[in-house]
Amino acid sequence: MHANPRPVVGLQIRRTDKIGTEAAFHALSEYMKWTEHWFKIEAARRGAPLQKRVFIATDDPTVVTEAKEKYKDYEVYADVGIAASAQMSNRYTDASLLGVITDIRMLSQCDYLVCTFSSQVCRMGYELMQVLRGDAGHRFHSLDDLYYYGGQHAHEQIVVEAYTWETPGEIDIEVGDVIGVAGNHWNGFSKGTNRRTGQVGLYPSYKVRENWRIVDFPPM
Ligand SMILES: Nc1nc2c(ncn2[C@@H]2O[C@H](COP(=O)(O)OP(=O)(O)O)[C@@H](O)[C@H]2O)c(=O)[nH]1
Ligand SMILES: [Mg+2]
Repeated sequence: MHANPRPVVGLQIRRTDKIGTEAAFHALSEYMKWTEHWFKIEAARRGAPLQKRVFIATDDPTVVTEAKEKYKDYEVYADVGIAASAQMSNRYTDASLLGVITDIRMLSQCDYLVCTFSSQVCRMGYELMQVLRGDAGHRFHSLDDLYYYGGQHAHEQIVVEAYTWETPGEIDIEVGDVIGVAGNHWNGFSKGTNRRTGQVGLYPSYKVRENWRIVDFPPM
C-alpha cells in the first residue's frame, strides 16, 4: 500500500454474525461522517484540497457497492473477493484467513481508521498502526467501544476542564482528576469513576484527555 496513493482513511465495517449479538448495526453513512471530518481537517492542515480516499475492510461485500454508488467524490479501494470470503460459510478456509490478514495489514497502513472497536479485526489494525507509526494514539474514530485489550491496565483519563453536574446521573470533575473510563456514549458524554471522589457517572467527554502511560523504549 505504501506505493499507493495517500492519504487514505481505512473503514472496517463489521456485519454478519456480529450484528445483534456483540455489536449494533451502523450504516455506512455513520462511518463516512467521520471520514469527511478527517479529510476536512487534513485539507485545512495542509492548506490544499485533497483527493478523498477510503480503503474498506468488511465481511459485507454490499457496502463496497454502496460506497462506490453514494460517494462519487471518493476513490474507494476494497477487495470484494476478500469480503465475500469472509462470509460465515467459508470463513474457515485458507483463502478467507489470508483475506482477513490482508485486510488487517491494509488497515494498519491507513492514515486514520473509522470502525467499531468491538471488532478484534479493527483493534488489531490499530495495534499494528502503532508499530508502523510509533504513536498512532489519536488516529481512529470508533463508533462503539473505546480501544481495549483483554487484561489491560485500567483505562484512565485526566480532566482538563472542570464540570459541575447538571442532570442526575452526572458527576463533578475537577482539573487533574483521574477518571477510570467505562465507555464513551458518543452523545457528548462518557461514563466513568472519579478516582478522587469515588463517584460513578456521566461527564462531558471533551473535558478529559487520555492519561497515557508513557514508557521509554531504549535501543537494545
Ligand atoms: N476479510 C475480512 N474478514 C473479516 C472482517 N471482519 C470480520 N471478518 C471475519 O470474521 C472473523 C471475526 O473474527 P473475531 O476475531 O471473532 O473478530 P470480531 O468478531 O470482529 O471481534 C475474522 O476472523 C474474519 O474471518 C473484515 O473486515 N475483513
Ligand atoms: Mg468474533
